[in-house]
Amino acid sequence: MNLSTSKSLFDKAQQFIPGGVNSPVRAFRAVGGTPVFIRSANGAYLYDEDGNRYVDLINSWGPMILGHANPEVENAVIEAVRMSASFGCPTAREVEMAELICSMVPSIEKVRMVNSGTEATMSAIRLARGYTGRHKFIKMEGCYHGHGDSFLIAAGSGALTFGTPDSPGVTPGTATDTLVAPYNDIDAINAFIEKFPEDIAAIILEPVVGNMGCVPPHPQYLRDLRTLCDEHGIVLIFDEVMTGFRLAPGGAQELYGVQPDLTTLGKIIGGGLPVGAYGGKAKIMDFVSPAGPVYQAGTLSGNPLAMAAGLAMLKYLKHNGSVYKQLNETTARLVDGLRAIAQEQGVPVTVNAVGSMFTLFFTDQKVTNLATARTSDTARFGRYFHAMLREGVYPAPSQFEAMFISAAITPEIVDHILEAHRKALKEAIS
Ligand code: KE4
Repeated sequence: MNLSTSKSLFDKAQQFIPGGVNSPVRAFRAVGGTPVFIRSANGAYLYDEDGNRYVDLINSWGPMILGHANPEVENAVIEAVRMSASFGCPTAREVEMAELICSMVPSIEKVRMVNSGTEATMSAIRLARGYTGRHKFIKMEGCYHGHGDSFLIAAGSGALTFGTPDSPGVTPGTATDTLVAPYNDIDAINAFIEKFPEDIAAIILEPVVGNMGCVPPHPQYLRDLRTLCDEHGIVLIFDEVMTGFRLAPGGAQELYGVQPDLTTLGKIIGGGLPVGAYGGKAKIMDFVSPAGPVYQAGTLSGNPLAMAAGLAMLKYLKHNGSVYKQLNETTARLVDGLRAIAQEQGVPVTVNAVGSMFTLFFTDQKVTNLATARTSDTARFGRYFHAMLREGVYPAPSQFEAMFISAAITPEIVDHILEAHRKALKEAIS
């Protein structure tokens, strides 16, 4: 497989960009080797700078749920860009987007657009602190909420991959107010509430985790968190940057029937362009400037191009609900095949899946939290990853990430992925 152009680009990139990438997980540090530089993508496929084609199983880490170069999204952006890319003034598209989000996510009565998932979660925590007058918040080990200082404690995704779940540069002062509990452990939450009865502003979590690999909530977990937050005046925040509009039009909160006080969104909401958002109960959101005292701002928030792309994608998802059935059926068939082939070969794996997100863990343990996710054989995952790449399939370049199915993945492409998996497993265990 010729990767010469990617190699020379990576050499040059490292002269000008830290680690040669603009987001750490892209550097292949967790799996070794040279990152593949992508030139274009269409439908289910990525095309690299050397002309190699891959079935895309990350889909930009979630946003490309309809497949790459979706015509409706593309045309919406082309139309918008002809009217100039940005005004820094209020626009009709932002009103339409806000109304559409509120119609799709019932717990959201008001919503503020930002430019990334990180901005959304940072703002949501600040808002919860401003609304309650309390300082501390609880996050779960292995959950990733972006790179805001207060979240880089026991964080997931790249922070976990690189063993820097507690990043340098985050001060002890910041860390004091971040309480960390194991995912799926309601007793640990009770213990924190007993210890800090009046000083916990919020509990934030991924309602279905993607960032330690895919880990679903225990059946009662979300409901128990809702009850505890109601009892103790704590703001419950669902970080649905990954699960929003993916697991259902109304996200994980629709799937599990538990409504948070605030929701953070990203990825799919921008149709591939940089968009984040946070929203929830009007009585809380009205604390956000200029309606209220909690300051938050952004030059390109609600940007016309990003709104055009996001509106096109969300409207499609809202009016073509059958796409979720297709996504979930495709994922179920793939996941069943992954498990069956591993079993045939006697390779211990755990495959966790919810809707159209999943992770193949190289462990024989049930993966229900960070401790069990960490029993995975990451070296074996690295060998598997490169073997899949050679077979023309692009999985997540880290054991501790979720993978995402797009609507462009057909049954024939699932067959290709499973054939690649059959070969890659043999190489991974050799
Ligand atoms: P961004 O700031 O990267 O737009 O969003 C941060 C974020 C917040 N919350 C959740 C649940 C997320 O999954 C993310 C970002 N996800 C990672 C994928 N594990 C982004 C990939 C990357 O860091 O390059």
